[in-house]
Amino acid sequence: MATTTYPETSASDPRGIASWIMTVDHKRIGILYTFTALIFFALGGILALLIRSELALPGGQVLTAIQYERAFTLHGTTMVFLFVIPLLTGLANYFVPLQIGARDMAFPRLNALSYWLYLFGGLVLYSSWLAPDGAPAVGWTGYSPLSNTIYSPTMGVDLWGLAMVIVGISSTVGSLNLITTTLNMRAPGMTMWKLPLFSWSVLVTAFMLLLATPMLTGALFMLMADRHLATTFFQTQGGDPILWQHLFWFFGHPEVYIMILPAMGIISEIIPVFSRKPIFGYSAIVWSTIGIGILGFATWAHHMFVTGLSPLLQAFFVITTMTIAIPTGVKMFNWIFTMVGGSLKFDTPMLFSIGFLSMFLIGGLNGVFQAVLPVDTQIHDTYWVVAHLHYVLFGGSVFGIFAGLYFWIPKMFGWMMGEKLGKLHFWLFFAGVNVTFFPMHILGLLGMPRRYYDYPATRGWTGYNFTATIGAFLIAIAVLVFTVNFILSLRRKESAGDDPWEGNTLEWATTSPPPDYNFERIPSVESLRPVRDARLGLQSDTD
Ligand code: HAS
Ligand code: CU
Repeated sequence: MATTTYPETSASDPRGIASWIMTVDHKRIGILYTFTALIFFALGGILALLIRSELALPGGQVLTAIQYERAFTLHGTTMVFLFVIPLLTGLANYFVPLQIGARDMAFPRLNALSYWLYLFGGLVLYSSWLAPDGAPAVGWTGYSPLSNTIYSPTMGVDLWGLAMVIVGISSTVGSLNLITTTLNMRAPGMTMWKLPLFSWSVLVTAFMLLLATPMLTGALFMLMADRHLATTFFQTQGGDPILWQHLFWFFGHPEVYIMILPAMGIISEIIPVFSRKPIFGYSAIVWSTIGIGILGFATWAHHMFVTGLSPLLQAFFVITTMTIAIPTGVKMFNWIFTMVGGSLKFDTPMLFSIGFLSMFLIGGLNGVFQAVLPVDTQIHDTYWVVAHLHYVLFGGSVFGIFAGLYFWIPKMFGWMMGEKLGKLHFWLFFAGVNVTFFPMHILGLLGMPRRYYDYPATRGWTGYNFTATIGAFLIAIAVLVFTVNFILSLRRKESAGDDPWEGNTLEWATTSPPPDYNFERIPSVESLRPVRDARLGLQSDTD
């Protein structure tokens, strides 16, 4: 393949902040995404601490009922749309082109557009606090008729909907870009069956986003028409509030797998590196990713078992929901077999990956439990569901995200994160998540409903709630430890070298951080582990 030489920089290039605002480099856009998402994580986290402080004890603590509703609406929306997905998008932006041996994304300007739309959407959402009648109080699901003007005359819901549409455009544009890049710009020799698993997971996720997002956008336009044009799509009179739930969950359920698949991709990269073994069952992991991507579109009504679905439909959705445990289980066993017999190294990225396995297992199994129809009719809208969603989303997606950050920050910045504070972060996280969310299972079984700002002292819920609140503060301390670790590591600048972990995939073949053009010569790929091959002299990387 011909080598093109790229000038590093020229005198007319923008510098400083301007260079970040005007950048179209996928790596810088990746960093912008990552840091913006971390800021939204902090905001969502502060809201979570307010929620937990309110619930620590019976009686009013820090929030009024309406403030509490606003807090959990913004908390959920922020964590899903402004933290987890954008952070994973940031890592995808940075690492997919590197992993496939490309010099940038297919459409660099479009890439910048998706970042700026995301930031703008986030600002629109938070501007709702300034609306004359306050932020939305409808939950991240915006159920109708609660979101109609009768119950929510506030402008908050309009800004919430607008923000969702803007963020949706951002992820549609971003998905198209990632798909085109992965399909067309792979290094010579990299067939789809040599594509790294993180890039595979991003590809499937991008297709899911492309198919699911229009459903939410369409539903939001209908909601806005109901609110401002006197239509009655979701009105109790003349329309059907359940229609909103179908449209929302047709988007919303794929959305939850959109949040987990890239995290699964991250740990599929980390586990083999820190087990010093090839991944067990590469093609099984790829097929299960595709399987989850397809099945994920056929399970949405498990969120709606109590809405009066016909028994036939109920049975259908019970079966599809349970079936999705199979491809997920395939992955679980593949990760475990990758570790079995390996010489395991327990550096921070690996700890977070093992944390993922154990937490996600609990979350997944209690998901199957609530997929059992008679069980769900009992525990729907209780704290059981809150426990489930946090075990999979925090124990799964967020652990995956931090595994990825500890793994890849050395590549992004050229220096190592501190190991001691990294391990402290991990253990505080691990303890915090379990102390916060495990008691919620019991609260759910004891009948405590979700989304209530207060509860009576007589129900025996206080101890569990108080424990959960302590756990939330442990998580907050862990996030502070991460922040301190990042700042100290940035000052210390312990050089990472090109390939600190003895990695497998092409991002480790270039310098840390990589030059503007990523690779001086585009490497050719002959196996699943090109960088390891080159390190062991199994193959010379030629152009
Ligand atoms: Fe879920 C609600 C069922 C995975 C996220 N889920 C939510 C909500 C969120 C969420 C955010 O059926 C709440 C939304 C809201 O605000 O209302 N979920 C499942 C099932 C799986 C699952 C079956 N969820 C996820 C992932 C998420 C996520 C991943 C995000 C990252 N979820 C539900 C249901 C509800 C629900 C109901 C609605 C509840 C209600 O009433 O509102 C599966 O994908 C999990 C598969 C993983 C495993 C673990 C590994 C597999 C192994 C194989 C062997 C296991 C077998 C099962 C054969 C199962 C090891 C044996 C079963 C036993 C119980 C022992
Ligand atoms: Cu679901």
